[in-house]
Amino acid sequence: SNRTPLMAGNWKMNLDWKQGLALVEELGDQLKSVDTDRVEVVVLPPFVDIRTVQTVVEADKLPIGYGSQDISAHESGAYTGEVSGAMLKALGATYTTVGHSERRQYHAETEEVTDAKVKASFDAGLTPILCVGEPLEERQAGKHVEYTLAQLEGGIASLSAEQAKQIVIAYEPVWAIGTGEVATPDDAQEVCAAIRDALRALHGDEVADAVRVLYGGSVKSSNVVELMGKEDVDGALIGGASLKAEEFARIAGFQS
Ligand code: G2H
Repeated sequence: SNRTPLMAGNWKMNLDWKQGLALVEELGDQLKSVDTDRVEVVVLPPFVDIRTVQTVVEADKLPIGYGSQDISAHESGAYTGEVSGAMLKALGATYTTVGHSERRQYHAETEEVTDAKVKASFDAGLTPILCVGEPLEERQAGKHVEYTLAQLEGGIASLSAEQAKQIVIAYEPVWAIGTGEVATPDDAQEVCAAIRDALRALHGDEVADAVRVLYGGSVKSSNVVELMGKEDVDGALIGGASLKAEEFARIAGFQS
């Protein structure tokens, strides 16, 4: 396909600003051996690290984009503890994660909330990385595609074609997250293709062929090449393995 692969490192609740600074500097070094015109590399640090990441990326002109792990559904005002899309945009962020399974699970994030956050991302000029994926019971019942598409549809049905074209979808089967249990490349392909079909049905060919569909769940340099060999897998959302610069750069350089 002519979609530029996207490798996004989700730091989760790891690394304070000094550790984050060190990681981004080292990642910049490691990426010198990666053709960053052919792959987009993004980090998703905790909110409090983003200002630091901005500073080093701009000062050293690093080929690294950045964004957040979450965004407020609200624009501004009396929402204690929340961070708005406009605030992230002002820091040069280009992406925001929406609906990660850990937010759905531990922070009671409902479908309604993720839909509103997708909308808030676009309103602020940020690209949402919408995470979807089934828990183990649904997979065992053979309902993984149905379940995942139901999560997807609310979020994308209300988008304009222009917005839908920009969104990034991350398929993360919950049973594969942080468990070392990686979906097989065929498992990933099956659901990523179903996601693209759903995009096609809702928004047409142009949108379906443009949207990057990522796989996430225990991605490492040792399994990324096979996953990226699948037609509808356009990149990865990487947790644990993105906390080590050398390993993350190796994942980003999957072509070689
Ligand atoms: C899935 C993934 C990144 P990990 O959550 O979002 O994490 O690679 O640690 O499974």
